[in-house]
Amino acid sequence: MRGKVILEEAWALPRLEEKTKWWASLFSHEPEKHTQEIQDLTETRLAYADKHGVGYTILSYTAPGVQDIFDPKEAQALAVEINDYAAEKIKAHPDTLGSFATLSMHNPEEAAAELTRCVKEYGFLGALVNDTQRAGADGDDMIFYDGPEWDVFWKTVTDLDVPFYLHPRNPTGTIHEKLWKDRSWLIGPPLSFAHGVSLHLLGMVTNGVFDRHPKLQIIIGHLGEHIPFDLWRINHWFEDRKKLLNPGLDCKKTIREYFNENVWITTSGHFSTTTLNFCCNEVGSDRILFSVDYPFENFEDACGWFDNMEINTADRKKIGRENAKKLFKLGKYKDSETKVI
Ligand code: GRE
Repeated sequence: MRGKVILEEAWALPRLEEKTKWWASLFSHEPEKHTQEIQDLTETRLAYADKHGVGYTILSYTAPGVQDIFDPKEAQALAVEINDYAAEKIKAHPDTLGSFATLSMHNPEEAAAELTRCVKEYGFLGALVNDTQRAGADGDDMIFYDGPEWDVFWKTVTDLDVPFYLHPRNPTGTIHEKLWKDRSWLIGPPLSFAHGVSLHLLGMVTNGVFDRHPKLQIIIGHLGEHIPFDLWRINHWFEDRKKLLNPGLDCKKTIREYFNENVWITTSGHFSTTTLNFCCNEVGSDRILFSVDYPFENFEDACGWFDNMEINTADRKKIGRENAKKLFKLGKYKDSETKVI
């Protein structure tokens, strides 16, 4: 299928190569290749995209990125540098490249202002944030965005009418020490990434963020960070138990309604037909978006799977590009109208 849209596609600043190499050493068996690929925003990745039928890529800054920087001033300066750099790089490629804003999440007003700048000045298509923001003098605090102090930020996101991608980062500080240090092979895609993001997203549900901001659109990757598998059980416990307690959980809608109205999932790094079919049943093909997760994954695996798996054409088209066109209000881009057979 040509004209596919992908949206969990990482890059890293060349000046931070040491940090990139450290991260690559945790996750890549080809660290040199990975480093070269992640530092390139245009050439290598656009060649892969063309070869594998991807028409439009929405770039985002890699994990842990700015969410790892616990000094608020340093984090803000880095976010601005990243956004300026991405804007400059994608300028010459409007029909193939877009970008998410990178945000320091120490301060809701500051994050809202930087998102507004990126959307209005640069035409960025939303924000991608790597889970909780590290904070505090030693970086051991974690800022979640599910409390009322973040309403000002979520109001800006919905006023701008752009989606927010909640991407994972690695566990740090006390959490790392107590949960993961002695089980370190489970850090990342095998378990910790999904743990972090599912806690954060379900925290937003139960703390009423979507009730206060019913138009808010959140994207999560990796076919939903384990949540779709548990929707029945979460729903059962919210509706049949927790809402009946005194005081009870008081979020207004059911978990399935939030998944229908506020949440999108992507196929980033999860190329299983069985799981995709399950997600089509459980959350519906209108809420699923194709993605690769390059360069942690490769185009060949992702696109080879997606283009050839057994699925009806309407769903392949929706998941491959039409849902993304709607969500991001994309105009024409490379191969955006190519026939899907
Ligand atoms: C990611 O950022 O998406 C990622 C990593 C490391 C391993 C896998 C992965 O940062 O998907």
